[in-house]
Amino acid sequence: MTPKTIFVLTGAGISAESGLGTFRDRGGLWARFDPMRLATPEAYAADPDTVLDFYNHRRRGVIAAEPNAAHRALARAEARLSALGGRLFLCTQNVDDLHERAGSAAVVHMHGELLKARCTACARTSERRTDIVRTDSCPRCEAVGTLRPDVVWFGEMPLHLEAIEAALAESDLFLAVGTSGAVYPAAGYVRLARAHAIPTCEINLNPSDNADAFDDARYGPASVTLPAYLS
Ligand code: BV8
Repeated sequence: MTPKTIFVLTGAGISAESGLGTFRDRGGLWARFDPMRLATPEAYAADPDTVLDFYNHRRRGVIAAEPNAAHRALARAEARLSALGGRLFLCTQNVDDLHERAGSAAVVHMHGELLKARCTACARTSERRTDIVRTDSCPRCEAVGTLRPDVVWFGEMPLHLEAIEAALAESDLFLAVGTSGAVYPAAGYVRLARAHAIPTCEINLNPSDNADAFDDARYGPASVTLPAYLS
C-alpha cells in the first residue's frame, strides 16, 4: 500500500478555539471591520495608521494565543505520515504561527505571515513581533515609514500557488479545516481536488459555503472533530 499524501487546507476556524477571531462568523473580524477598508493595498495607502493598528491588534492576539488540539493533531499526523514515507501538505490561509508552534514542520502560508514585516521600498521581509508604526525604519534598507504586515491583501497575489496546486494534484485526500470557502483561489481547491478524482472532506463548525462540493464532512469544533478524524 503506497503511503498516503494528505493535502490539508486550514482557515481561521482552526484558530478560533485559540481565541483568534474568525472573519465571517457572528462577531468575526469582518463583521466588525470592513475587509475592503482594511485588508487591501488601497486601504493601506489611504489610511496606513488605521490598517497598521488593525494588524498590530491582531499580532498581539497571535502572540498571546496558544495552539489548540486541532493544530497539535495535524502536527502529529504530519510526523506519523512522514515516518511511513507519506506526506501531509499543510496549506494555511491563516497568518498566525499556531501551526508552527504546535510542531508542524512544513507550513505553507498562502496569505502570508503576520509575524513578519515587509518593506515597500526594498521588498525585503523581517521577523516582526512588535507593533508596526509609520515612524519605524526598515531593518534592511533603513527607509522610514515603509513597513507593512507581510500578509496578502485582497487583490494581491497569494503565495506559493504553483507548489500548492502541484501538491494538491498528487494527493490522495483533500481535507479542509475551519474555512468558510469564501475566499479565492483557496475556495476553489476542493473543486480542483474533485477534478483530479481526489476524495474530499470538510471539517468545520457548520457547513461552509461550498459544503456541497465535499464527499464527506465532520461538523463540530475542530479541536474535537479533527483529532478524532485523524486518529
Ligand atoms: C487574488 C490575509 C488574483 C490578510 C486574507 C470573485 C470571484 C473569485 C475571486 C474574487 C472575486 N472577487 C474578488 C475576488 C478575489 C478575492 C476574493 O476571493 N474575494 C472574495 C471575498 C470573493 N481574492 C483575492 O483578492 C486573493 N487574490 O484573487 O489575486 C488571483 C486570481 C487568481 C489566481 C491567483 C490570484 C487574495 C485573497 C487573500 C486575502 N487575504 N487574509 C488578513 O488575514 O487580514 S483573506 C482572509 O479570509 C483570511 O486569510 C482568511 O483565512 C480568509 C478566508 O477566510 P476563512 O479562513 O475561511 O475564515 P472565515 O472566518 O471566513 O471562516 C471560518 C470558518 O471556520 C467558518 O466556516 C466557521 O464556521 C468555521 N469555524 C469557526 N469556529 C470553528 C470553525 N470550524 C471548526 N472549529 C471551530 N471552533
